[in-house]
Amino acid sequence: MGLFTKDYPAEIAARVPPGQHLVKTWPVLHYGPIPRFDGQTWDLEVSGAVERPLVLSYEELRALPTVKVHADMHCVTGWTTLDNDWEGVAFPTLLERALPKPEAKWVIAHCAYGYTSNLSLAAMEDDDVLVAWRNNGEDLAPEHGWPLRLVVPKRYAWKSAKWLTGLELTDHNERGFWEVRGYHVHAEPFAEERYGYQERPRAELEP
Ligand SMILES: Nc1nc2c(c(=O)[nH]1)N[C@H]1C(S)=C(S)[C@@H](COP(=O)(O)O)O[C@H]1N2
Ligand SMILES: [Mo]
Repeated sequence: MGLFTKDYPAEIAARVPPGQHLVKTWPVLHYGPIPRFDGQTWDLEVSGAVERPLVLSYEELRALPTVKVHADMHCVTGWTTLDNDWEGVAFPTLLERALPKPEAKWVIAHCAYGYTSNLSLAAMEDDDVLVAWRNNGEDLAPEHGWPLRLVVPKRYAWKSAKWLTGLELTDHNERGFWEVRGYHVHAEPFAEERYGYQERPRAELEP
């Protein structure tokens, strides 16, 4: 059960975005079934507007340099969890290998069963964005996205796509599963960017 934001100590309250409340357990939230992981066939593709498209087997992905990211998580339905320790591969590490073309401005995350979400490449290039397989010292449970999920801490959590299979760079804003259903493309919790009708042009994305 959440408390009212005004009851949190100041240093905690500062980390709870407007309209959000803290939960102590980690909720499970997604649309559709939980896919079964097959390490023989699973791979991660980095495709689209890149010089060197990548297809990484699970083994190849796990052989890349890893990072740890400490971050909070905010679901647009209202819950926030603090102090998640994620482990995986930093998005810039993938970008470095795929080499984005100059026209690349957006990224679409592709997942099992066709779930997608998109963000500007600028948002994805933040140093806390990673593809993760561990949380708080344990491998992700199937329901939390095993074998791989995207984690974008500074955006609402529908952008942190579970059961990730691909990252596609594009030169245009192609809305994902929730973005076409009325949710915000940039989705910054501290600006409370929940819905598409709140969208304003971003200077860095003007042609
Ligand atoms: N593939 C996929 N990823 C998804 C979703 C989904 O429906 N499908 N739901 C998103 C939403 S709305 C949230 S809040 C987070 C929840 O992650 P969790 O279940 O690990 O807490 O996953 C996100 N990633
Ligand atoms: Mo969510």
